[in-house]
Amino acid sequence: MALLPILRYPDPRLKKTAAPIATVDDGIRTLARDMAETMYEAPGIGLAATQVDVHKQLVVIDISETKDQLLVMINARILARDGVQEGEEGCLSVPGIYDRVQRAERVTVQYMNLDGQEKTLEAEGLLAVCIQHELDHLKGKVFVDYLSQLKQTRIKNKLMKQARITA
Ligand code: K1U
Ligand code: ZN
Repeated sequence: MALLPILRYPDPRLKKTAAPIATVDDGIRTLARDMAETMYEAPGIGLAATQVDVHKQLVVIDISETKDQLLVMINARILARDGVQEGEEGCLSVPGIYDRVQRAERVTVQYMNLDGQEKTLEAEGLLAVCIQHELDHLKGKVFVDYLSQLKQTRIKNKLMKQARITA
């Protein structure tokens, strides 16, 4: 098992689009395990492969308090969205920044699991938010992109200053 380094906003690699995964092999299973370990250690409730500089359509999610409800989604796509919810979001690539984002209240998502089986999941509330947040990462989008230009500039400046201090 390995902890993977997480890219930090505004790293341009966070803007890359992830490619579909053709075959679920041992390399993908190892990546999923390492991403889950990285997410639990952070700690976070989700992690997209983009955030660990792997540009493949793989996300891991666990919103449970017991941290034993791991969801691994490969080549996921949202088939349906319904309703609106607004809540505070954070991101392991944007440490220390939280802001409100509007998302669909419910989503239906189709994906492949680690056994290569096609699955369909209907999610609502926090799980629906987390799925939308992680699938945005695979399209090169970070939650900060939904905020005003002024907020985006302030966040960029703050994180770039922090990166200079810790370098
Ligand atoms: O994608 C990521 O960077 C993970 C992110 C997911 C997320 C959080 C909130 C709303 C939508 C998506 C995080 O996990 S940030 C950390 C966090 O929210 C958290 C950490 C510990 C316990 C509970 C939540
Ligand atoms: Zn994120």
